[in-house]
Amino acid sequence: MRMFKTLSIVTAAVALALAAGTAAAGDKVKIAMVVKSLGNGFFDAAHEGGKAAAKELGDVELIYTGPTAPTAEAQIEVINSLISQKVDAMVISANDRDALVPIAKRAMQRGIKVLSFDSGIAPAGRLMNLNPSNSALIGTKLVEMASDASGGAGEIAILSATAQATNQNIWIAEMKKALAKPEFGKLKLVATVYGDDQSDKSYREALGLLRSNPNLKVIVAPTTVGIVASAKAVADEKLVGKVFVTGLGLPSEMAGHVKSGAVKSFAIWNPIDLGYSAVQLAHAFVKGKATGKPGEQIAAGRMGKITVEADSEAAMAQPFTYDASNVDKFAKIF
Ligand code: RAM
Repeated sequence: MRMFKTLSIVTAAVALALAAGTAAAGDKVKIAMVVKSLGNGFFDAAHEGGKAAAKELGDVELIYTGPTAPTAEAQIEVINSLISQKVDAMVISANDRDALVPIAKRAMQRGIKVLSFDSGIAPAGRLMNLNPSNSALIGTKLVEMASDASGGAGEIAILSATAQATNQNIWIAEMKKALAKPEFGKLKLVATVYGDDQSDKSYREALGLLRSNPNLKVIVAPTTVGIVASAKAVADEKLVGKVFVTGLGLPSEMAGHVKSGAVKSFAIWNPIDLGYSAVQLAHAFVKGKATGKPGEQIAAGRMGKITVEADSEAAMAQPFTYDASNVDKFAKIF
């Protein structure tokens, strides 16, 4: 009897300790930001935004992670390990729209809130996707900048990230729609190549474009890694003034290339705000304040309310254009 009593006291104490443990763990919301690959300045800036959101929210433990090379296989491994770590939520920039669906589903079955941002997972593999901006708007903007750089006519080529990247593939599809419009009828898309968001491969692909297309007027790189590598290739080949580079870039990485004349203009949204919003959204899902239903308005701190649209997607803001007049000012920020 006495023994039983002692045991039950011990059991009760363990139960209490466990409960306390759960409560303590429950205090912190573990959010993982899974990026396409590490070492990319764009995602470093998104991480800054994520950290700011975590600080503001006060109860977030933010884990920033991703593979060294932007492949779906490597990202699946990262996600697997986050499932074992029992994170509460993941915000993922996908290297492949479909390949991540099974692992993302497994995470969701374990109660983890899975969201995608920047580069989406197909709807079956996430509760919500946060696009940086309206995709059609981005596609049109890229073509407009190529048109401006070329003087309205001539050969253009696209240097993209990976061939499976959700975001770049959508933007390229939108570019093709824009190119079919009469106002851009004198622009001819001669090639699309992939630098895999790796500086060295992007540089080699850019050189390849320049060498096999002697009449090329513009390289459009809808990737912050590809645009820098392309501008460097144009400069190294002494083609500044003959071939122009445009696309999506970070002012901090592009300022020198705008000065050299290799780049007249480029665009981007604020990657800090994107990372900030993604973490705010993930937190709202964990706290039961969001479900991703179209029409829902989710409070996202200083970004205000984010409206969920069809397919549980939302768009953050419009791309902003940079040129010699403003690049230095923004280069200090991201
Ligand atoms: C690269 C990545 C990222 C994309 C930007 C514009 O950094 O591919 O996904 O959004 O470029």
